[in-house]
Amino acid sequence: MSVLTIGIYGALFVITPEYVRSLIEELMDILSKEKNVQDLNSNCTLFIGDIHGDYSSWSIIRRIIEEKNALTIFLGDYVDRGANSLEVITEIMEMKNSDPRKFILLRGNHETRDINEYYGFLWELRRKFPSSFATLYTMFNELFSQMPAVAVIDNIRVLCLHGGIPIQVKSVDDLRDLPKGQIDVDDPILLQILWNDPDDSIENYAPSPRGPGIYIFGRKIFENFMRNSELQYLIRGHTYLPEGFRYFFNRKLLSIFSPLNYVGSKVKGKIAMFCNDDLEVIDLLKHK
Ligand SMILES: [Mn+2]
Repeated sequence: MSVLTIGIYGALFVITPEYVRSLIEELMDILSKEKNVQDLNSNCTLFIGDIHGDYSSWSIIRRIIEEKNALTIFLGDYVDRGANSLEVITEIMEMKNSDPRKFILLRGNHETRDINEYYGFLWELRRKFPSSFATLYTMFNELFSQMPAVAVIDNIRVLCLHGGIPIQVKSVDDLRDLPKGQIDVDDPILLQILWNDPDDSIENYAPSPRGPGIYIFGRKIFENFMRNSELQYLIRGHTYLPEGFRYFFNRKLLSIFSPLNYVGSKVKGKIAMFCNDDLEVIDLLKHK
């Protein structure tokens, strides 16, 4: 059983379970050696928000990545929601394997078994690989659990993660010993990095409507954490934004959202680039 897909150059290519398995094994070897907090240095960096299995968005993002030829940080949520999680994650794995230091794959809250069991990825694998989905699904989730949660670009003092600041944590140094692994209630810090959201209307923090153990964080939490960490900007994904981006906290936090189609809605998907001290939001619809 295999899946026939139209590639970005209009060519047909085939994804077989054996090929996916080989990509996962190669990437597992790379990710298992990466620390949970990635320290990086780069004058130009691309930031990619949630893609959520939307191939129409990914084909544009991929072309921009190839054009810019810069360090690229994915902020997580590659899978679920859209119809092409398998194709998207397969091509991102190919990219990462081809040049592991140029592409950083951070973990999103959908890169967890508790979530991707219910929001499309498991169902998609079952449909596309009816005889081998179970093994691949397990392998994918072991791979996801080895994705780092945080990246810091030291020279420009930019922090990257999927969700937000965990409320009990004072600085990024306190995250350096945080283990990777499965998310559970015993691991509230990793859970919050993947799930929390910023909120301009509060100072401290409040329970999140997303569920128990998850918080929205306000200006004071953000500013204290950033000051203690000697960091300037936070770039993150996670929040559904129809315009594809939004600034919080005096433009020190940039939230980006990168699909063009999201559960039946059209999104003005954006990615971002930080180059020579300039933070630019890139409109995917202008690169169609
Ligand atoms: Mn998310």
